[in-house]
Amino acid sequence: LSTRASAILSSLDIPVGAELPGVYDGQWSGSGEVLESVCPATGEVLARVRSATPDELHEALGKSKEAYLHLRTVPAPKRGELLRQIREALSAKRDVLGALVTLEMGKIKTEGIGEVQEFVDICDYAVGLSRMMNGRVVASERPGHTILEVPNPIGVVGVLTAFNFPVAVYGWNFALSVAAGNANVWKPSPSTPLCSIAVTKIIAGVLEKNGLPGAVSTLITGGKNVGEAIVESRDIPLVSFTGSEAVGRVVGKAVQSRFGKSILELGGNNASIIMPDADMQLAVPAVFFGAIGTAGQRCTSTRRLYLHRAIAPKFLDALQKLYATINVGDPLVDGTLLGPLHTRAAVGIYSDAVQRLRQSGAEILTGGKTYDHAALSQGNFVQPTISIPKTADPADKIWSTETFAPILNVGLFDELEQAIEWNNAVPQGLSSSLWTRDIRNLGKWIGPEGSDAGIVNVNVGTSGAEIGAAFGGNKSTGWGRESGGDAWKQYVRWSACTVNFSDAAPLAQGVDFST
Ligand code: UN1
Repeated sequence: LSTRASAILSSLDIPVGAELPGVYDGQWSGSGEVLESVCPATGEVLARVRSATPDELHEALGKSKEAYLHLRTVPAPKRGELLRQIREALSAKRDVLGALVTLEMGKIKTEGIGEVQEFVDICDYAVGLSRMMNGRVVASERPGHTILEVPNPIGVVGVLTAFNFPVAVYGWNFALSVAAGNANVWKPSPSTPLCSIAVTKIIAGVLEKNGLPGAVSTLITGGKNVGEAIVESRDIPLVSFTGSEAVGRVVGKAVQSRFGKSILELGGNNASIIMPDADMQLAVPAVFFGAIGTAGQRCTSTRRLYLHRAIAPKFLDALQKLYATINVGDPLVDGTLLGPLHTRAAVGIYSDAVQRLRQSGAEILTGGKTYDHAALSQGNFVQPTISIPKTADPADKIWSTETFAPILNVGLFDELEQAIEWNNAVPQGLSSSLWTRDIRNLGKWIGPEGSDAGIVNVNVGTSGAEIGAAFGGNKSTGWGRESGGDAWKQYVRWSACTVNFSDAAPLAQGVDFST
């Protein structure tokens, strides 16, 4: 293993060279299929991880249920104190954990660290929440009666995460879920097992110190079989899934068919709309980050850019100038802005998408190829691409399909109404962004005739949401919210409790049932 990879793994107490156990439920195990962790920048195999056998899987699910039965009796503010300690432990390792994200996932260092920071932030949020997960007292129509709305822990929560945020997405779910009193079963993407092992080790250390069961944060690495077991388990009342629309459709149906609840964070096909009065100094770099950040592999990446015809040439010129400055290369090196795609397969998907654009008569303004000079040839590097498709018709597959790569399609409009119509015409509805200084445009954009996405920004790009906002989308992006806002309310079971303090037992609605 390269010295720098060894150094990162060692700082996170991950043994170098050995086959690693990929299951944790209080004990580490794993004697199933081997998962390979491959560095997307160099092609180096970082580690081999042993995923769960069916028996280990079964055992871990059982342990997580026991852990829930224990955690639900721990008062919420005490669970908050646990999260505070986890926050401290993560924060102490933030930079090296961020480096591991970079090494294994491929995003640049500042974004890797930022992702760990997101986990730290949501822990802070959940610490506060642990003293504020309030129910309500509702007026009863009957004398001497009171109605209470009571939140209680829901059970074991299954968290299925994607490769692109191998740390933060578990954090969003875990922090709220633990504050709510639940145990969690995490199935990470099979291609980012090391990040999940490193995070689990940190959490496990804190749980142990507090005398709590490790299975509060169960980890089960593996493939489809693990995902299916979680999705089908009646002991898992809530499944939070991040991934593709195709898999999300299957997960949503399967969980629903057993009357479980799900949170689905699926595709994003996010647009930025630039009005003629937009501040270009702000808008151009924001689109640049939105389209190229994380090499276009965020669910929130900007994939569609709608430019008002009056400013289109000027905007494109400035944007292309920025594209020309992009510093591509080793994502662990300071100053690199563009790292590799996560897998070889993703390079193929990028190339196919570019080819489709070309065949359909799109004008490729910049990019459109892989990087093949020697220094980058071992990694999955592709050129960030700006294209002007022949048609701006959103029904065209080019506009309605999400390609997880740095490809930005540009369309020109004359009226805001038209741009909003295009923004809303795709199946997905995760994030959207309008650039304007005119308050009338803003009103339209965030109102009933505006963007139908879950995230509707103004003078802020499509990606890079803070944890305080509820995160999630509409339409084929799925349903449910993670992180801030009212998201926590999904991680509890709600009871309406009517309590009679009086010496009579009247019926509601004045019903008389006396004999
Ligand atoms: C994702 O891509 O699944 O808003 C999550 C953002 C990040 C999270 C993206 N906070 O871009």
